[in-house]
Amino acid sequence: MKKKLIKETTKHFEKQFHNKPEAVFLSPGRINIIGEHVDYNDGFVLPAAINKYICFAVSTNDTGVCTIVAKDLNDAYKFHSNDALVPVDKMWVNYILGVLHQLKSKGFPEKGFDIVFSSSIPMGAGLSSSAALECGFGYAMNKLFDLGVSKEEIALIGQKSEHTFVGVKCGIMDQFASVFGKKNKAIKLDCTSLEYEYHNANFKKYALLLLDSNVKHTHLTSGYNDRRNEVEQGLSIIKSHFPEVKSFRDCTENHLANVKNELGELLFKRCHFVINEIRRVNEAVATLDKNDFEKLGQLMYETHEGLSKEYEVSCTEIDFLVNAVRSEKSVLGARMMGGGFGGCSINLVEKGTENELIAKVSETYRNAFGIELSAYKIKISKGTTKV
Ligand code: GAF
Repeated sequence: MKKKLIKETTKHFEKQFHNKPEAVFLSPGRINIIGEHVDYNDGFVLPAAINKYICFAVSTNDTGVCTIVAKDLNDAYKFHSNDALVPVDKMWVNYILGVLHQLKSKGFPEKGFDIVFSSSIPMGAGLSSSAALECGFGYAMNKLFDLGVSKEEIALIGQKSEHTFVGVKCGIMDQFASVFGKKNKAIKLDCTSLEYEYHNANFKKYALLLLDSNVKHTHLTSGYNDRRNEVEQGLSIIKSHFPEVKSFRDCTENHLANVKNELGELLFKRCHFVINEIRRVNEAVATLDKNDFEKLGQLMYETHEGLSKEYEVSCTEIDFLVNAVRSEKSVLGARMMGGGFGGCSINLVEKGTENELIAKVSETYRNAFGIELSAYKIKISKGTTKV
């Protein structure tokens, strides 16, 4: 599948630009084992890159003209390298222009380039095709024009592009996972310091299975930014009473209980989720190290409860998918994954039982919502790379 993607992207490049690309890059999507909506709350997260990619075939040119061809969308965008860069009407273009805008402040020359990109990451499924696009493009430009930008900076540039050109105030998890992914390893990332460590993500008898609700997250931008505002308000109330609390990671149930009235029901729920999710990530890392997958599964179910009832970023269809597997002996845990309001559930499932489970859940899901489920048996893979 990876080979096919590379071959077809390269072939399309040759057809468009009548030449072989100078280089080809792959940038992966990501899963997140646990630690949802805590990357922008100074928490820890546990993501990993997966074997679904955006492939970029790229060349420089001497004309100063920059052409980007989105093969799957049958669309293209052209501009001159000395044009002022501002957000445009095409969303996919903004992810790229946002990155280029920042690379220009890091010495990007006024030169042209030709790009074709194509993806095997399902869009709107919560697998971070946007981070793969930002980071893959940034990584490719960095290599091609020898800019000397570090991998960490590529991830940060991707994040900033999303803030400034797309309008989603995302955290750093997705971009970091896409760039720093490693085969069979989960990344425990400290979202404050950006220190990270790899942990074994070989689940032995078990495997990760994604069930895609095929509900596209239409409220993602507004819902996501709303949640950020809510937790910011909550934290500033907590801090005003407890100077020792510098961020959510210093905050305990006791602190929260003391300011419950002032927070009100909504902010209390949001903050309660955040402090418990940060705790769960630390517990989950220990389960990976001890191969205690039953416990990991329980933590995943707990996270889902929090995301659904306290943080309120799930939706009826995803709640249905998580509930549908709860009584299955072959499933240790499941939860909504990513920003929410649609997308995928991530399931920890006994190896060999996946197809039976997919068939069963597909049928009940179709009966309940009239929607066809998609399922992905993913592998944990390496981050953005030159092919
Ligand atoms: C989206 C964001 F882009 C991430 O930064 C993260 O906050 C995630 O939602 C929720 O954990 O994918």
